[in-house]
Amino acid sequence: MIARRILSIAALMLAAQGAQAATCQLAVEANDMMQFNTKKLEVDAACPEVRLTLKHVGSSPANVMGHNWVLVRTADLGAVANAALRAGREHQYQPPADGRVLAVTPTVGGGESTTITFETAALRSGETYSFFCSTPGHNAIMRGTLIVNGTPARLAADARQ
Ligand SMILES: [Cu+2]
Repeated sequence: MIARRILSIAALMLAAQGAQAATCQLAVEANDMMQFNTKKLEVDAACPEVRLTLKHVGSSPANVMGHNWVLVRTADLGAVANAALRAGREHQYQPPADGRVLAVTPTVGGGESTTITFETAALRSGETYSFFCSTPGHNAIMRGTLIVNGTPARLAADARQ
């Protein structure tokens, strides 16, 4: 009886971990047609950090059709995109040390992928963020929204205390 109860608790814990792993990981694909495969991403605010993988499923090299993934507040998108242009190719079109950039991946070419981890502490639940590719000319098409849902991890932790 006790053994069965322990087993069911263990099963519940595994299920909880599985659910968290699913919502704290994002996968985005980019292609040779200058497109992301999604316009909308959702993050559970209970995730202390998010693991994002950007995969370039095309075949063009990075200097021809390189893509990255940049997360900003929607209001900052235009200004950060311009700063990325000024940063130039030597900085992979990423403005160095720009506090408006909430997360950014390296630039990848066809067949490559990259994975980053970013903290959600700077993100507010209910707010809509924007992601885009900062390679020149790409963000007109390669952009979308990221929404944070639920109770932020730090608030949930406070509530438990
Ligand atoms: Cu791009």
